Amino acid sequence: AWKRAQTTGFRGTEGFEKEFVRHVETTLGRSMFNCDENAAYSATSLAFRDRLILDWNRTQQRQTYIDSKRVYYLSLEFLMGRALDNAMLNIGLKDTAKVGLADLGFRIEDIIQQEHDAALGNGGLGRLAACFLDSLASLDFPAWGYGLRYRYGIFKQEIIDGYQMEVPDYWLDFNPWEFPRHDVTVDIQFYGQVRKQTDDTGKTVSVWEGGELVEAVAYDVPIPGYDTPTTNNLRLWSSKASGGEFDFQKFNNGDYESSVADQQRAETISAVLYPNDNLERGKELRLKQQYFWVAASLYDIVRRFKKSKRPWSEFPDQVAIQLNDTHPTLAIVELQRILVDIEGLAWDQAWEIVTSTFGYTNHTVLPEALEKWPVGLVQHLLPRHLQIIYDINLFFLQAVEKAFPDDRDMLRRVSIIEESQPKMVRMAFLAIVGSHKVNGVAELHSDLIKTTIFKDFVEIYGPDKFTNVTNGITPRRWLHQANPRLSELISSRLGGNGFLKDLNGLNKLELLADDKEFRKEWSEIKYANKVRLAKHIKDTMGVTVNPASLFDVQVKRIHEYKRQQLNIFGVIHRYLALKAMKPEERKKQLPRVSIFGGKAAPGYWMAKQIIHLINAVGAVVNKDGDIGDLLKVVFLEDYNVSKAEIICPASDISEHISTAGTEASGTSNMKFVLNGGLIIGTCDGANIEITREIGDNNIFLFGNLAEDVEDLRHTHTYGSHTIDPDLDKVFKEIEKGTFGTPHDFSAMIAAVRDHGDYYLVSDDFHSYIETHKLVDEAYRNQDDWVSKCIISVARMGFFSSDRCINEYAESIWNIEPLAMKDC
Ligand code: 26W
Repeated sequence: AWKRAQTTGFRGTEGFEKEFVRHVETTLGRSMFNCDENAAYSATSLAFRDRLILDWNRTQQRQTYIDSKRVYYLSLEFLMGRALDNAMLNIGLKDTAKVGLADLGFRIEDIIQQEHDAALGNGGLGRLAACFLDSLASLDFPAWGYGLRYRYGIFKQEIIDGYQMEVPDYWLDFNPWEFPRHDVTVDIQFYGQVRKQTDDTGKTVSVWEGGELVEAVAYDVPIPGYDTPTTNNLRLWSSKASGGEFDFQKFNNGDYESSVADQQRAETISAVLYPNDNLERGKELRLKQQYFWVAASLYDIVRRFKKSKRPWSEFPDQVAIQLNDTHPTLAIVELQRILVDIEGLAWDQAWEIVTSTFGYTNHTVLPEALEKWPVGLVQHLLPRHLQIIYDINLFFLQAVEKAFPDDRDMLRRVSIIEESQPKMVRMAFLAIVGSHKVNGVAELHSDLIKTTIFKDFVEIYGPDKFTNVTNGITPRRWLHQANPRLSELISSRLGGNGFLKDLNGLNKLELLADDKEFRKEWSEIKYANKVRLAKHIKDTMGVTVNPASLFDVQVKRIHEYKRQQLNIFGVIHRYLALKAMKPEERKKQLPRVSIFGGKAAPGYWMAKQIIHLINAVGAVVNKDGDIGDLLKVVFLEDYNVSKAEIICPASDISEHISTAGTEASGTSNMKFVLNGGLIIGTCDGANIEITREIGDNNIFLFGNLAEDVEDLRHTHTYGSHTIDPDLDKVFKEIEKGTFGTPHDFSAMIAAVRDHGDYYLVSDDFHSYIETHKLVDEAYRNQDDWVSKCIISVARMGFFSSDRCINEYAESIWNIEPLAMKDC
């Protein structure tokens, strides 16, 4: 086996300490007597970064030398979380650092916690990209991520008087994990005009000229694989004014103000991550971000290809580009533009190359999340691209017309240009037409897109263009790093850490499901993780919770389709039931803590109301003397990746309760089960496949099925709509003012009662409440409960992002691993 210590290791604890001291004294310019925890974090990170970059160099040199096919993962979001712990574990030198830091007077846990999360993403889509990078490197695939280096990541959430407040997340003060590449820059053009011109051969060519230039500067973040020297690259682009600090022309003409304004305008492009999740808002700056990032990335990819001196026809043999949702769809147009306008290829040859290169992943069916851009805006910002989009559409529609000669309506339906007022470019359709494969992210979701939003395209292209790759999570971060004690227990029984790279190895745990001693150790770890979370709750929210209670967790972005409102209505129902009991009966009840967390998009008013109701209920319930420990309600502030690492290992039951057919996959469901928690959920997204893998007696499913949703909605609107009587009692209690001014919550209630209950809260309420009763019952039998947890973990191998990446590699990218061990 490859021994990292011989090449890029530290030469033992002493070696690490030497590097640490060197960085404190020289890089940071401090003395060891004046080294606080923050400086210790910086020095430790720099010491590890040095090791990473050596492996990074070797990996990149080897990939260049072999000229292997590489995948480029284009994502506007990478929700990386903290890097130090991950780097130490993946390199395999955490113990060295731990001992070294202890020698120097630090606890490694305190040092790890100094790090600011890299929060360049909203939720599921961004975290998936981060898990994929980990798997790509761990499996030795040649792969680069491309994204934007936002100066501000997702906002920090503060809860003030029960309301969400947003605070900017300025995270770049000191980021030891990036390498600025001031020599890797690309000028990106915006606006201007297109001129037709005849070249020497008499061919008409389009020239895009004028407008303005913004410079893209590359920042590289090394991505270490687990137990392999392969270190891939995440390249993030930062914007600045083209041609240096100022426009010197303007400056010398005495127009100082406007030269500074130009600079600031350029820097605005990469300034801030848009905080919307599953909601499209059509802002010009967002389109600018998309083109800026896509154009810089493609320039880079094409530059590398040209160095290899291969014929253009071999481009798809060296390059696979994956589009993480439609946000990078302009890459399709940009590559066509480069090939036709700049490299002089014929349209058809270029288009063949383009479509062989791209794959598109869809992550949502929610209509309000599907990207559309006004034609006029695209025309203004990217005049040549709009022409190319029209040509792509023309040739596409001609082909459709030929295949379906009598179907005029088909042309209208599938056109990349929506003939609305104003006209819109439908990005998902453009992505489909420009890719060779389109995939959904869980079986149900992939079936749904084929039968609903992309139905016509299945007819046009045939079913083979559409496929499923069920999402996964990296077990390195979500088991080994987040839950070190459970990981250790498992490895002690399985005879090693092999399961971290072959998660199906967990299935041998099933033999231990009834082993008393094993169950005991398992429960102790769960309890310790709950104690850790209880302390976090106390420290941050000031609420005392009893770790012996059942911990019921729902953490994810706040959205009506995810139905945190169903959960909190259920909590109120439980509260009312407890209040109605006689004291003797009450004593027999199982104590529960309902834990919520998640951010609402700043402009999503209803989501903010939901947060307010949760906090309002907590304020009443938590101080109710009749209730005591029987029920606590907590809203955890500022849910993010590093908090998820504390929360997932501490849950007994977690909630994945979206209206059936709305959650494309979900990935936190996988994280919770892998950490020995059970889940309550609807038949939606990956819940269905989790059930298939772990068995339906190990999961609490409830609610209506996706296939019935449409009819139910129809009945709400056109038939009779009676509210579930238990839910109605909950509403009446809210309206009595039990949780504060009733008016604050009237819109939430009206959404269910008066506005068609689009998310089927009332239809699913009874089944939800009944299923929670089953949860309570099951939890009382701790031996059985723990066995269920062990069996579930044993059967979770399928949900490793390694499996997922291998599927992409084989069926979409056609790439092979390139192990460093061979060299
Ligand atoms: C343009 C606004 C916008 C922003 C983000 C639209 C759509 C998105 C994402 C596509 C939304 C998203 O994060 N989708 C989630 O993707 C996860 C990874 O595949 C899935 O697990 C979640 O179910 C899905 O909601």
